[in-house]
Amino acid sequence: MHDNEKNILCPQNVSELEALPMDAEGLVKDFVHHYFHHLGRDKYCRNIRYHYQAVAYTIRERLIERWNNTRYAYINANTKTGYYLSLEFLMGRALGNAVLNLGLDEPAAEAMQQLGLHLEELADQEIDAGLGNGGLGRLAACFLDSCATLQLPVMGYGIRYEYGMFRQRIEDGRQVEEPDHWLRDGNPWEMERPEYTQRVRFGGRCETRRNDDGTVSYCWLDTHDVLAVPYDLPIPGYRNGTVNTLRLWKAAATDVFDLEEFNAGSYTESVAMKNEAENITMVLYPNDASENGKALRLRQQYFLASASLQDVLQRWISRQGKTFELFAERNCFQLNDTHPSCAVPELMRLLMDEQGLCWDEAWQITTHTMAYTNHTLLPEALEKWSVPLFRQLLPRLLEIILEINARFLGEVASRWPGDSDRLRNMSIIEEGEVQQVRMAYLAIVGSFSVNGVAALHSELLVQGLFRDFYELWPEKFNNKTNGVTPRRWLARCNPGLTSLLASRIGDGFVADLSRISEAVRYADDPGFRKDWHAVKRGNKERLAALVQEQCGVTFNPDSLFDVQVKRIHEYKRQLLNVLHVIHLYDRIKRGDTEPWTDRCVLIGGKAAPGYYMAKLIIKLINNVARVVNDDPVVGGRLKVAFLPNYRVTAMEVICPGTDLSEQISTAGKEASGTGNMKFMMNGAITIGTLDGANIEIREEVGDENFFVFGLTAEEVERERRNYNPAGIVAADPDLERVMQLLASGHFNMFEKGIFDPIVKAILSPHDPWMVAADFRSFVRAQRKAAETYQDREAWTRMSIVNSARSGKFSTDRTISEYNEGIWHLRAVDPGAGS
Ligand code: T68
Repeated sequence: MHDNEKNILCPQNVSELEALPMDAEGLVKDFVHHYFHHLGRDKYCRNIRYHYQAVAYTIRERLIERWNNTRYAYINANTKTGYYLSLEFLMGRALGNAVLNLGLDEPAAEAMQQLGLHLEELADQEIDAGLGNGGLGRLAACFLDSCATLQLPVMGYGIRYEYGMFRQRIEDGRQVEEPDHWLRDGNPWEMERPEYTQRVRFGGRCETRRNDDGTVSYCWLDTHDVLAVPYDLPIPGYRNGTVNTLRLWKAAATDVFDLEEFNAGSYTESVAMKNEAENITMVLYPNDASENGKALRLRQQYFLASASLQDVLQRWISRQGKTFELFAERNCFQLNDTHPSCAVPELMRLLMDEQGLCWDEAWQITTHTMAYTNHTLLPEALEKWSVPLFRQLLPRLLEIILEINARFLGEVASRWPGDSDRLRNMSIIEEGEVQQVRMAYLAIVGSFSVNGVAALHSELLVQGLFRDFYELWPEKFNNKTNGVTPRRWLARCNPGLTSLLASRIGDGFVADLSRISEAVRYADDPGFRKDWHAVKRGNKERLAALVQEQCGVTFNPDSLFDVQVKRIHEYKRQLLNVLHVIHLYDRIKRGDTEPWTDRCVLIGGKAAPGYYMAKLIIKLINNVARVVNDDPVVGGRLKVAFLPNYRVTAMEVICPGTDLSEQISTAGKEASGTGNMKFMMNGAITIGTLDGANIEIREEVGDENFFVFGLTAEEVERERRNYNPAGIVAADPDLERVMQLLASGHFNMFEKGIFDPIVKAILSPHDPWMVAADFRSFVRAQRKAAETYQDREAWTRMSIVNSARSGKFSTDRTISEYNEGIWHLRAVDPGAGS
């Protein structure tokens, strides 16, 4: 093959390739090819799994074309690139999303029909990619969708966990965790890229060497190395020809045996050592809000940071050579919380030890490329790693961190001479019995931008947790209110509402959600309201079917669907929700049912496996559900269900079918929330505290379209000082009866005393979540919601307004702000110039 003009393997000839057809006929042809020739199945194979795989490969090759074109366009544009570093990407399913974003929904449905199949039934075969815990991981997934849709050159870097978020089963009302071996049947969406394998080092020791020319060089010796093998996932933009990349690293053992061990005859032990290396990417840690300090978790974090940075540097050097003057101008790393913050010292190490830059050059580059996003104010979630652990696992990194700290404290000392309290408070190293590395401080010192995820959250950060740093560097701090992608969270999950909206305002809102505001003027149109109600009704039937199948509880779609789905955590106050349910039950039992609105309460979410109280709350919800649902006196007035194994795919059915969205965290504790936005976009009305992004949602829809209740963040802190829950209970007969029912064992007749810890927690003057404080105001807001629901026209109007005012909460807006305020990337259209 010498004739370059005809050689299709030559880069300049790739556009000569004939593009794959995008019509039903072409899809059928390729499906048939994959089914018979690639997968080797035939007409006797009746397993639908292979039908799914065949359609997945058919779509995948259409993605690959655009994927390559996007890469060429980025290389040609030679422009700045962004990297989103995250230990979690909660992607959910890929097929339906790819079909939607490629604009193939109609031809693909038609093609499957011609084959006697149903696209949605095949799509249901796909296992969620559950590589995340909750909001933070799902935000990363929504961000990738928006970056691709806005045609921004952004690459995601994460970990390819063999086991994602555990599957939750409910046994006797309690959570049971099961491993999620999501890759068992293979993953048609990933592409292994062994040619870009990196080597990551652990352990060993450091040595400083004085060179002949008087300079010193640092050596990291006797390390235990692990290979990082990349697997790429395509991230399609919405109908724009762009396909970006999410690169996930898998750990693999090096083939180099320890020769001494080998010669000593421990060949088998040596092979077994492979496990230790490969364990690094075995499992996602299921804690969403507390750190457990496990060495394996720190290994994961460094593994991601090191492999990703080496990958970026390797690409840089192959294209620009070993010169780094322009590196900071052309690269930007967004750290999704402190989890990947080893990237700060690791970039320093790579630039100094491997590329020969001096400290000041390396520090200049690092502090102009790193940006850090904080997702929590809860002190128990702030990452700290013990210095001894760091020294053992990453000795060279610890040296660099200590040097960063020494120089930083010098800066603090010259700004505030003699202020030793401030030095202690701001030090990256926390003193104590065991010294700890404060990862948030490391991230702040090493970054040029630090952002919170909703207005209140960002404000509380600079007033509280990061106050000293804000005084030093006010210009670093900023807010980027979260969003969700309207592709998955409206167009894909709610086709009924999407076509109704499109029939009046056109379908431009899917790519530009600000345009959904044009629907406001239909809020008073009786015909539109009727259609809107009918769509909601259909979605409620779909949700009721899921609840019936998963929980065995019958939900009547004419009732108010009241839903709280999110991780189970005390600060999110599922308990407050349960207290309200018990209160409604108590009203029915006492005959206090005038006026009444029939209500179906759905609660779902996973508890961290080691979080005792959260697991007990799940048990309580299930026990209350059983008593309520089995009581013939209650009948259809109240139904309660706990949905097992809440995940992305469940939310796609839940949010379109919800009337009332529960966002009831203790004010000041939920950084933003994003479920609140998915519900709003789909026409649910929020009952919520003035917390996180709820505040901004209320600002958008107006007080009359939002059921607000509870103490404000400021009031919470003020009232905390003389909080007296026993007094509150004694003064509120409704709450007193609820507590009485709980304490008397009414919901645990045969399990004596199991809920005592819950009763005790609510009655404790030190209850950090102040459940009793907000009970009365919550009940009042719930009553108002129930009354409003009686007026179908009024409710539907509110529903329309909520959806129509959700434009701000698209991640397209969020990402535009990241780009304008932090990244400064230029959009690149792969179609242009080809
Ligand atoms: C969430 N955080 C916030 N953390 O709680 C939520 N944590 O308010 C916010 O909307 C969302 O982030 C997006 O900004 C999380 O989801 C985790 O999942 C997590 C995982 C590991 C360790 C700590």
